[in-house]
This record gives sequence, structure tokens and C-alpha cells, in this order.
Amino acid sequence: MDFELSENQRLLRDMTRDFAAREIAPLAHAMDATGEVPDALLAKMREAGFFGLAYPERYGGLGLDTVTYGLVVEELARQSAGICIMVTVHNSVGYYPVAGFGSAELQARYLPRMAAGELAAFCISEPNAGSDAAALASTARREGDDYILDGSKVWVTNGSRARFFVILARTPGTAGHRGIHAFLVERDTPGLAVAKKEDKLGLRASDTVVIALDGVRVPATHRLGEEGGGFRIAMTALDGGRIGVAFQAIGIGRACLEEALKYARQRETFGRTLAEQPVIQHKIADMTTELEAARLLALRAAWLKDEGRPHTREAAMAKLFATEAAGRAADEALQIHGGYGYVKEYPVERYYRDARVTRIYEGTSEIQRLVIARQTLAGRVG
Ligand code: COS
Repeated sequence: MDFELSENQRLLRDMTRDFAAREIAPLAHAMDATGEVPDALLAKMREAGFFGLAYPERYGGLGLDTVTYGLVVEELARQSAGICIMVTVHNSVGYYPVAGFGSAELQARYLPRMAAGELAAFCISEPNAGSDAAALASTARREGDDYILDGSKVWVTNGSRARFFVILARTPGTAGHRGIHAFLVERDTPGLAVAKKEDKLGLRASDTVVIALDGVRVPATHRLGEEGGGFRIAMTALDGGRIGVAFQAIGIGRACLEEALKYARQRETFGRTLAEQPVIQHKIADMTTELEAARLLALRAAWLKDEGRPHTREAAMAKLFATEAAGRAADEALQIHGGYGYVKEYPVERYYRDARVTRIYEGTSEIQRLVIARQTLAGRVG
């Protein structure tokens, strides 16, 4: 067993840490307040390769393994969880269905554009199908060499900026996961429209929209994988996506810990700094331990994925534990700040809001527990 990072992994982590501190941190508060991300920042991120992290080098990406990718994600989330989710959706659930299941022609045509920073989004959830993803009702009706897509997709991260959409829809009249297909759809396809932009509690730098599909004609060559294979593709992509969310939560949790430390060292009560008081030290110890445990779970899930080994259970455990730990870290960081934690002058207020959704998207904590329990009950105990 080897817990050392490679030279390259350390280098990329440190470069991202520097980039995020220099380019993202100074804008994070304003991006949260306005929901606007400056084009200049996106251009610098494109230039630095953040939109090509997972994409193969032959298509212009960095081709990072999942462990290295996770280290980069943690550093982005440390400064802005909203910017981080823009990057992770584009590099996981927006990427993998195309890279893993698109035809060679489709990949050669689109992956270079995606790796260069033309954003991707993932459309699975619907008004009446969130946790129960197989209940999705959007339809894909075959018509000659095309499919015609109709329906409505919700919680679409990157939706207003994306050029490409991975969309899950089913053959009319089918039920359950077997009738579901996955497609790559270009933004300009007639009938595809942003119907609404959500006004969210947190992650305000990231755009989340409703996508309306009204007679969207998609060539059958844009179907990803087998007919009826869409659900499995989505689940496989979400396994990877959940590892990214775990690292994102760890980044938010670390931000909470670092800000709590900063505050505890300078704030005095009863003649001593908070950092000198056992009641605060216990909180700091618990935050540190939980974040470290979360990081180990996430690194192991990432490593299994890189080894090409099953990682559904490990991704679910990493996401469950890391996001709940981040929630506790945010809560304790706010508590350590007292009233100052509750106002926008200090960044923990933002971290507290940003941490919350990590327990919901890419599968709620309840869904992660369901995934883990099913595997344990099937005999996978160790
Ligand atoms: N990888 C590959 N295949 C998978 C899989 C995975 N992780 N999980 C399930 N499958 C396959 C199963 O093997 C099964 O295929 P076969 O019938 O061919 O064997 C099929 O998918 C259906 O699986 P299952 O019966 O487990 O499906 P359920 O309807 O019970 O749903 C959960 C499974 C709850 C895990 C799924 O609906 C889910 O992940 N929900 C949350 C969705 C989510 O994360 N949404 C957020 C999107 S981002 S905003």
C-alpha cells in the first residue's frame, strides 16, 4: 500500500491551488452575489485546461486519471464550489457517456470541441423523476434515421452555457429502465430551449436550468450506446460523477476548516483565543478527522475506477460520507464564528449554503445509502 502522491499529482494539485487562489478566490464572493461568472475567468480556465481535465490527450484534453482529477477538483472547490461543479459536470456526466459510449465518429467530431471548453450538460432528472431516475417520462420517438425528443429536464447544471447536452429519454409506451436511450444533442437543435433559470440557495456561480424539449430531431447516429442502454450509461456516469462530488465536498469542508482556524486563532473570549480553548479544539479535531476519512474514501474510489475495477459502492460511500462531513464542517465553522458566521462578511456563510446541495445532487444521501445497502445485502461486506 502506498499513500504517496506522484510527482505529477502533487504538481497538478499545487498548480491548481495557485490558480484558484489567484484567479478564482478574488471573484468568489461577487460571483456568489451576482450569479455571474466573468468571461475572462472562463477564458483563463479554458486556457489552463480545466475543461479538458478528463478528456483524452489525443482530443486536446489533459487525460487525467481519476485520482489526479479528484485532487484538482478539491482545490477548485476550496475557493468556489460553483465554479467547481461547472468543471466537474463537464468532465464527468457530460463527458463520460460520449467518451465511453459514443461512436468513434461522434467522439472524433465532438470531444475536441468539448475538451477545448465548449461546455457539456447532463439531462436526466425531470419534474417527476429525481431519485427514481428510471421513472423519467421524456420520450424519444424513432422516425426513420432520427429520434424525436419531447419532454422536460430539470436541475441541468451548465444548462444556459452548454453547447452539448447528454439527454436521457425513452421509447413512448415503455416503462422502467429498459426503454431508456441516451443521446448527444447540440445546443442549436430546434426545439431545445432553456425554459427557466433556477434561483438557488447556494452554488450561485453555477447555472442550473430547466430544459424544454419540443420535437427535438436528433440523428440516430447521436444515440450513445445500444438502444435501451441509456439507463446503464447514466448510472455508470453517475458512479464517476459521485467521486467528483465527494472531492468537491472535501474542498468545501477544507475551506470551512481553514477559515475556522483563521478565525479561532485571532478571536479572543475569556482572555484566550478560541484556538486555545478545548471546546473549540474538539470541533477542530472532529472536522480534521472527518475530512481526512472522507479524502481516503474518495481516493480509494478514484483509484478503483482508474484500475478499471467495480466502484459503484465505493463511489456511493465516498459521496455519502464526504458530503455529510462537509455539512458538519460547515455547521461547526459557522458555530465557531458565532454571529459573524451568519453574515456575508465572512465566507463561511457561503460555504454553509454551498455544502448543502452536495447531499442532494448526483444522488441524495438516501440514494447513496440504498446503493450501499443493496451491495452489502448482496454479500459485499468488506
Ligand atoms: N452501473 C451500471 N449499471 C447499473 C448501475 C451502475 N452503478 N446501477 C444500476 N445499474 C443497472 C442494473 O444492473 C440494472 O440493469 P439490468 O436490469 O440490465 O441488470 C439497471 O441498471 C436497473 O438497476 P436497478 O434495478 O438498481 O434500478 P433502480 O430503478 O432500482 O434505481 C438507483 C437505482 C436508485 C440507484 C438509481 O435510480 C439512482 O441512482 N437514482 C438517483 C439518480 C441520480 O443520482 N440523480 C441525480 C442526477 S444529477 S442532478
